[in-house]
Amino acid sequence: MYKNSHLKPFFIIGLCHLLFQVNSFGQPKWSESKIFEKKLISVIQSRYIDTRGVPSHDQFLKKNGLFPLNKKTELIPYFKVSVSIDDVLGRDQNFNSRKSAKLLNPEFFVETTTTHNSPFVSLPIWDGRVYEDKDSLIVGGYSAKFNERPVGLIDSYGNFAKSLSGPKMKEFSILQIPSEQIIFDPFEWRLFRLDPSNGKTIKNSSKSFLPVAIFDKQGNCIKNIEFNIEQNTANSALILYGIIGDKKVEIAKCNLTNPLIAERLTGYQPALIEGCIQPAHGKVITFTLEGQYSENISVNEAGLCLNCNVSESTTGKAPKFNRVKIDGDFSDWQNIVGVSDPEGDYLNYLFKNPDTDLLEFKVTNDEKYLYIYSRVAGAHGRTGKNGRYYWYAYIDVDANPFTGYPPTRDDNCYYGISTGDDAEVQFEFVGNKFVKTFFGFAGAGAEKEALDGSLKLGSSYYSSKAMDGSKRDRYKIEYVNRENIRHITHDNTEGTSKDIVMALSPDGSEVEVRVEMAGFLKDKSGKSIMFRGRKIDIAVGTEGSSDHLGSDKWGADSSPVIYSYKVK
Ligand SMILES: [Ca+2]
Ligand SMILES: [Ca+2]
Repeated sequence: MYKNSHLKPFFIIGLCHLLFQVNSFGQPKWSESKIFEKKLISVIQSRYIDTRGVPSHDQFLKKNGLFPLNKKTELIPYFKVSVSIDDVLGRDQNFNSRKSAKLLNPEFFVETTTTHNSPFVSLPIWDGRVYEDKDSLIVGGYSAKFNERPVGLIDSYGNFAKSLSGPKMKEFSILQIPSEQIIFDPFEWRLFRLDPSNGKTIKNSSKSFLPVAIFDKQGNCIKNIEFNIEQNTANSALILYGIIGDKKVEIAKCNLTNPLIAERLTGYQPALIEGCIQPAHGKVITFTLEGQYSENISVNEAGLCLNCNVSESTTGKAPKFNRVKIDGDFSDWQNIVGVSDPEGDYLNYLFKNPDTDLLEFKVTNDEKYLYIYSRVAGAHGRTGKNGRYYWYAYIDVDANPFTGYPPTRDDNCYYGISTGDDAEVQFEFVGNKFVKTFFGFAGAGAEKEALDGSLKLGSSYYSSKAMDGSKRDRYKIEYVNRENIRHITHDNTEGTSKDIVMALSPDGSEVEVRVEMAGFLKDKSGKSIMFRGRKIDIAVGTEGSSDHLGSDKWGADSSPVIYSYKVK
C-alpha cells in the first residue's frame, strides 16, 4: 500500500506537558536543557552525509552495518476467498467446491519477501517510542505496571541513554536490551535492536493488500488505476484487473480447478444481534490461493511494473464518491487508500494475540456517514467463553492534542498514538457475542453533561478515577443513540447505537463500520462536533482478552494516525 499524503511522521510536538502531569517518577526536566539551535533530529541526520553532502538513509545503514548486500526480492501474488462450509466437498485439503458455490469476498494481496546479507541485523522494538519534547528526543517505554513512562533519551549522536535506574527498570522490557544495542533511525523515526547477523542471511516478509502499487515503464507509480477482481464465466479462475482510463489490463490470475492452497482456515461464528452482520454467519472455509502474474506484469526492484504502455489520461474520470455498503463484501474498499500497520508488532507486556494485530486502517465518508475500515491478522471480535474484545476509532475532531485525552498508555488504556482523543466510535464483543456499537466522548464534563448535550471539547481522561483512586469530573463517557434518545452505556451492557452499523468479512479479518455523523455530540450552540469540511485526525485501536488462546493477558494494537482527514 502506498503512502497517504495525509501522513505525518509518528511523533508529537507540544504534547509533553501533559505527559509530565502524569509522570510521578521525578524524571530530569528535559525541557530545561536547551542545547541545540538546530532541531535535534536534523543534527542526528547530518551525521549521515553522502557524497553529495545530503543526509542519507543509505549512509545511516552503511555506518551501522545494516546496508543490504546480495539483496533478493520476491513478490508472490495471492488470492483469498471464503466458501460456505456446506459448499466445500470432501474432507481433504483440496479446494473442491461445488460448481455453483458462491465465492465470498474475493481478495488479492502481494507477499514481498526479501533476503540480504549485512554484518548486523535490525529488529524492530515495539516496547517503546520516540517523541519530541522541545529540543529533546524522549524514549517512552511501555510496561504492564507503569503503562508508558519516559525511560531514556536519544542524544545528538543518535545514541540511546537510559534515564531510569533502580528496581523500576525491570518493569520495562526495552531496558532489558543493552543500551548500546538500541539504535534510533532518524530517517524512518523507528527504534531498533541491533544484533550481529553472524553471517546468516536475513529474511523479511510483508503483505500488501489492494490497492497495491503498480509502476509504469519509467518507474512512476500509476495513480489513476482502479482494481477489480472478477470470476471468469466458467468459474475456473479469479482474475485481478487494473482499469486505467478506458483500458482494462489483466494483472494476475488464479486457477480454481486445481489451485495451490497456501492456507486453509475455518471461520468463527460469533453470535450476532442487530447492528452487526457477517456473510454465511462465519460458517466458512477461507482459502488463500497462490496466483500468477499475467504477461503484462514484470517484477523488478521497484515492485510490480506494467509492461504495456498506458497513457494516463489526465482528463480521466472524476474521483468517485466512496459510497460503502455495509454488507460484509469488501470490494468497495479495494480502491480506497489507507494506512498499513506492521504484522507481529507485539508488545512484551501484552499477549501476542493475532485477533488484535491490526494490519490496515481506512476511512472515507459521504454526505451523511463516516465509514471506517480495519483489517487484523486474525479475526475481529473473537474471544473465548469469558473473553472481551473492544474496537475503537479514536477521533481528534479539532486536531488539538490538548482537548480529549492524551496519547499515553496511562490510565490503563493500551494505545499510544499522537492525538488528543475527543470522540470515539466503538464496538464490543463479550464471550464470542456481539454486544453493541457505541460512541465514546472525552471532553470537559462527564455523564450529566453528555446527557444534557452540553459537553464541550476540553482536556479529559480515559478513566473516571485517577491513578490514586480519586474521582474525576472530566473523563470518557460512553453512550448509545436509540429512538432519538441518548443513553449512557457501560461495559457488558447489551444494545447497539442505532446510528452505528457494522459488518464482518466471512472470516472476520476485515470490518466495515458506518456511523451517522449526526450521532456525535453537539456543542452548546447546537452545532455537531463532526461536520463536513472539518479536518480530523483519526486512528483505530483494538484490545481483546486472550482466554481462547490460553492466556489471561490481553492483546492490543493501534494503527498509525491519518492526520488532517477532511470530512468531504
Ligand atoms: Ca461493503
Ligand atoms: Ca499490527
